[in-house]
Amino acid sequence: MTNKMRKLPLLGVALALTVLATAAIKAQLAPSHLPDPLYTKSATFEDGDWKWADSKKGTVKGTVSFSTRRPQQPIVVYLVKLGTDEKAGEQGLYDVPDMIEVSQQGGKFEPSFAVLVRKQKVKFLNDEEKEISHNVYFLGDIEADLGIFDQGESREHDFEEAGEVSVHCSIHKRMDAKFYVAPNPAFAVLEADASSFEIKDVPAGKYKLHTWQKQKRFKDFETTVEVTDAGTTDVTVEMAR
Ligand SMILES: [Cu+2]
Repeated sequence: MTNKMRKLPLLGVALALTVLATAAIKAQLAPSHLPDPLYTKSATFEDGDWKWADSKKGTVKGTVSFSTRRPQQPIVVYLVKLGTDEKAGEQGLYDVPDMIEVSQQGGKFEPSFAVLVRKQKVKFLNDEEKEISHNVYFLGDIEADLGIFDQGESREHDFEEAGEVSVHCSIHKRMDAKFYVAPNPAFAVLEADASSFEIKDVPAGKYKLHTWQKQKRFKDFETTVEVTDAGTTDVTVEMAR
């Protein structure tokens, strides 16, 4: 057998692999109506019947350390009220913050990032100056399509579940926004350069403290904290990879 002949089967295998790889790339690039979901971790919480307004309250104060340089992106620290079984319990009844309005002028969601509280409403305005239609749909476990609406129209949505929401427009692929829906009002947003936080007016009790990162670089941190009447609980949040 000549050298050339021995190489032939190898050439065939290489060719077959190339064809397979090309097919795989094509499948990935195939135009799909929706982008791939970026996140799926939303959660429903029981409200129960106790009221935040009637509770004895304390403060949770913390510092955040990073094992390496953090992205210049916000981090949310939020608390989940625990029940007697140490699992997420009833989150209580609180005053839901006012509805926020999101502009779509110029083919951009503005604000393009917001932290909401469960049950808070968002109004999407098609406030274009020209006759441009927009759509709004969400990806993640919080999934909804608010339809296509014309200049001057708007759509509202109640966020009943907690978690990350990726907001998109089916007409303009570059339009996107990101929301985080906190389970209750006990949360803090750390801007890109912040490394400490304070959460005031937290009803006394046991909580699980969690983090959420707009741009995930670290493992999310969690720890149990106890909030006491008029007390301050200090926490150290360690963000490591
Ligand atoms: Cu649009």
